[in-house]
Amino acid sequence: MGGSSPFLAACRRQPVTHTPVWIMRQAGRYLPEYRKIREKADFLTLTKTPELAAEVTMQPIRRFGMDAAILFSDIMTPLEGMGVDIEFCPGPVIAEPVRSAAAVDRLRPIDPEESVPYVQETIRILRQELTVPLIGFAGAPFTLFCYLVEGGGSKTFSRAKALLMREPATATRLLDMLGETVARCLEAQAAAGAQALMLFDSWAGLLTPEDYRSYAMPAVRSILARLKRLDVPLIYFPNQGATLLEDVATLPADVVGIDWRTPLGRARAILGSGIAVQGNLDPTALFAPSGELERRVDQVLDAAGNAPGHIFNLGHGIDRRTDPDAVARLVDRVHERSQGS
Ligand code: 1CP
Repeated sequence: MGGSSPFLAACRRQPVTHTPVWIMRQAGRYLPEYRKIREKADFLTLTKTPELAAEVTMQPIRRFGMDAAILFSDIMTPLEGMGVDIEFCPGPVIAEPVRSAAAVDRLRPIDPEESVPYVQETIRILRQELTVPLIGFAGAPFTLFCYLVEGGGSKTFSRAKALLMREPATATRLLDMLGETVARCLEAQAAAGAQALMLFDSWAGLLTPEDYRSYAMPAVRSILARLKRLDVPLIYFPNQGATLLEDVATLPADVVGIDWRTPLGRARAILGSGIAVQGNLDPTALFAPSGELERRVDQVLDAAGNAPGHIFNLGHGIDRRTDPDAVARLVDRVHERSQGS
């Protein structure tokens, strides 16, 4: 199947029969069939039960016919095995945030076969069932660092950023340990059958370009360089990364995810012809009347242009209040509009 998949072809900047589309957080609470399963099992149980995680991964593919599936899991999944006590309510909550050298000393990189065997098992089940490629993923080290140091979600992650400024050596040690964990997890996912690997750097955009270059980027570069030899496309998503794209262009990524704040034409001009782009419809467009939604879908396709190497996606995760019918209109519009172009 690999050779005939528009998603994998677009990742490799090869010509496609139509622009492939998938949606960040495509499995989740906006889908009634997901909510039904969630009535019986909490989020962690879902991620740790391969049959359920596989079922939830396939729900949006069955309903909408996206061109790629993304493993149902979370960027926090590897942290428990590192020695972190974590709960979801519904966002991640960390009982004892990591804010000192001593706290970093208590952590260790994980062995994925030992700590997260259910992830690899979910991937093996999915590869039996899916007819579209499966994307494996992990959080980028700086984004995981943000949650670990802050203790949960935040608008500014000031405590996490302050640790970079207060104890740069401790921060770097933690980022390196997270990098090792992430690399091992993604290697295990690829070995189990994941056909593309994505790194979510959701909070990269909170950093000055200089701090990005000093702290977040080196850890991403070494992960991507290490995974390069696996020969699966590597996708990097630096959320709100408009001011970082010149630096991101130097990373060994095959695809860069772009949030909705940067027009795809501009992103391509900065990234150059050697990197494919993924994105970038504002998720709010799914709340617009259908004519306006279609106009905005077309605008994203036009901005991406005719050169190969565009994967349609939202500019960030789908809102859980989204009407599933709007998602169906989006997927159909991308497929219709891009056919033969
Ligand atoms: O109650 C529930 O059902 C839990 C809600 C939920 C879901 C459905 C969480 C908790 N995580 C997920 C799944 C998830 N998370 C996926 C599955 C695959 C898919 O896309 O369909 C993926 C890829 C993620 C990745 C993720 N988790 C990111 C990176 C992407 C992004 O949105 O920037 C982040 C930052 C998280 C943390 C997280 N996990 C869950 C929540 C609510 C959050 C956000 C916390 C915050 O406010 O910062």
